[in-house]
Amino acid sequence: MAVAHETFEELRTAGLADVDPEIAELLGRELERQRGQIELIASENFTWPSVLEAVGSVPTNKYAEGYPGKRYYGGCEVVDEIEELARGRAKELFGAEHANVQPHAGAQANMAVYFAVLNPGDRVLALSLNHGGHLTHGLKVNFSGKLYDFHHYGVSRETMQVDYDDVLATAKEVRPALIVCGGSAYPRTVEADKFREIADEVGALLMCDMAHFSGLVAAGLHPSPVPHCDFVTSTSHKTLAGPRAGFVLCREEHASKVDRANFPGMQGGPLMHAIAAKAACFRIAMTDAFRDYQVQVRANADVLAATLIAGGYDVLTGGTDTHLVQLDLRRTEWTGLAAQERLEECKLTANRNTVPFDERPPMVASGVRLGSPAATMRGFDEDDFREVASIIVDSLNESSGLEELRARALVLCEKRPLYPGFRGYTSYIS
Ligand code: DSN
Repeated sequence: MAVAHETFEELRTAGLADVDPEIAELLGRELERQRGQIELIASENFTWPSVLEAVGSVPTNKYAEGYPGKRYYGGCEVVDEIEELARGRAKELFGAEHANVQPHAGAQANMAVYFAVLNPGDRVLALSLNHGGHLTHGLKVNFSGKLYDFHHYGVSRETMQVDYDDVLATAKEVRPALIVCGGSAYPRTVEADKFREIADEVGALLMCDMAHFSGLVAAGLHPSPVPHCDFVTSTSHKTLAGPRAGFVLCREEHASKVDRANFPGMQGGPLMHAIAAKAACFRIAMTDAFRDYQVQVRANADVLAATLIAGGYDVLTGGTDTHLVQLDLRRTEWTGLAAQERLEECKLTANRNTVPFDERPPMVASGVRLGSPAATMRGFDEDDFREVASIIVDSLNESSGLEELRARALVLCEKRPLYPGFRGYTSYIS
């Protein structure tokens, strides 16, 4: 393959587009893909330009195994300050006693907590994946389900919401060492205070996985699980709108166990550029502007749910308390897979998802999970989301042609440009 810069000296100053035009071209295409469709995947977001800068920054070059002040490498004085800022801001933002900002992602954050306080074979009680949980909450093929004895609670058939009496009854039977609340497809408030009462009654520790709604928690729009839980885990790239990464908050009494579980227990060198980006994300999340963004995320999710219902479609639980809306297609001819593909043809990106008590397998599913954070980040307001929901309804009713539906989606994309002014990945940088 021909490369424009072939000498060592040239490589030392060449930009990506010159060194690897194929990858530069793909990055450019991915930028245009993101710009040219309406992102409705509930777990995705478009992070801030400032966070993108930090993610592409020089601490990616640094080894820093250990923690600030206790590293196994020299030259850590600057990254120590970066990690201290990230830890301090995470604690301040969420009112936590201790923060570990090293987990590479949400799965590693959950793993750090499990490794800190569980022994292989210990019993854990969590929300079933089919009812909105997560694969790291005990799926048999995941490390969590392989290492620990997970049992699951579900949602009630009547309300499709967690029934706390049922959780208590299950907890009394199972006697878990740890209860996990939160999940990846649960549209309603996670009532950590009620889980605390249950955990206390059966002598269990309590962890909340708030990955999906941590941005709402930071903005005070979802009750904080932090005062009620021994451990709270999260990603930083969903509603929180930061870099793709994870973190753990915990009570001081568990701090050293969590830290040791993460390193040296599980991870090696922390991704210091990602930690710098997490620090920036936490700082942004303390601002009034961030709160305004989250208020819009919530308003848009409500409009999305209400317009889908008005259009004749079922929304699980009849609405949402969060950023997440579960379209329940069981009364229709659509499978989740077919609906996902149909929406994609109309320039709306979402993911199929099982609904509780689904009779279809996860690869087909009977639901489509939708979310408002990403489109809200590019400026969509309630009117825009009304139009998004109307495109969804028209596309599922097959009442309009694909060309027309796609054109309506593209009008919204043009009205609300993503990363305006960002010139992409095709120019030489030195
Ligand atoms: N994959 C994420 C989601 O889509 O919710 C959870 O890790």
